Amino acid sequence: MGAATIWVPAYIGLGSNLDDPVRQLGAALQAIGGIRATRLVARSGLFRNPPLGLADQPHFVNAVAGVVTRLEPRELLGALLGIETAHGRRRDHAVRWGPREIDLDLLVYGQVRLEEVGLTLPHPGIAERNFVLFPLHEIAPELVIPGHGRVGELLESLDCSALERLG
Ligand code: A4P
Ligand code: MG
Repeated sequence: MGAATIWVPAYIGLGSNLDDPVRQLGAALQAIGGIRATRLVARSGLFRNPPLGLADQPHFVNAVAGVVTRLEPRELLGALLGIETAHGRRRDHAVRWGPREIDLDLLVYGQVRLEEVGLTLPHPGIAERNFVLFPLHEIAPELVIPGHGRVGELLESLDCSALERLG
């Protein structure tokens, strides 16, 4: 499919808690930089933090990337799922909220709000997750998350003391 002529800002959440998470995130960021019709323009630091959901699993490392893209939301999501697969995400033993080699979520795409099978925008849970909002705030403090509000303001009501910046 041909890419549109408009560049749209989008934000991608990265998470890993298996098989050397720091390496996983580095490789995924590099792969995001290689997505067609897309440019990586910002990346947050890496943050180690305890798991949300199932407690009995290793700590996560999370980060957020900012891109501009000429891809449609579904095309961009497809590229992200392709990177997950190429980077060893095994879905055969996948448990919701369970451990994973790499998880790439399309957090925000422009000001689009969407609820379809296989794609919800903004990503659900975004406004309550410190491991999403804190790194997002590093690269886009003034971003307005459609339906939720400004990142800086959302962050004020969250406890981020468990996030450990790795670099
Ligand atoms: N999908 C729909 N909308 C989107 C979107 N905006 N971005 C669909 C990405 N995917 C989206 O995803 C399942 C399906 O969601 C995809 O096929 C896509 O079509 P998945 O990644 O296979 O499932 P999942 O990640 O196991 O489930 P879910 O509900 O997405 O979990 P989350 O919300 O990703 O949470 N704790 C810490 N500290 N750090 C973490 O990163 N992550 C999770 C997973 C749990 N606990 C965590 C962390
Ligand atoms: Mg996910």
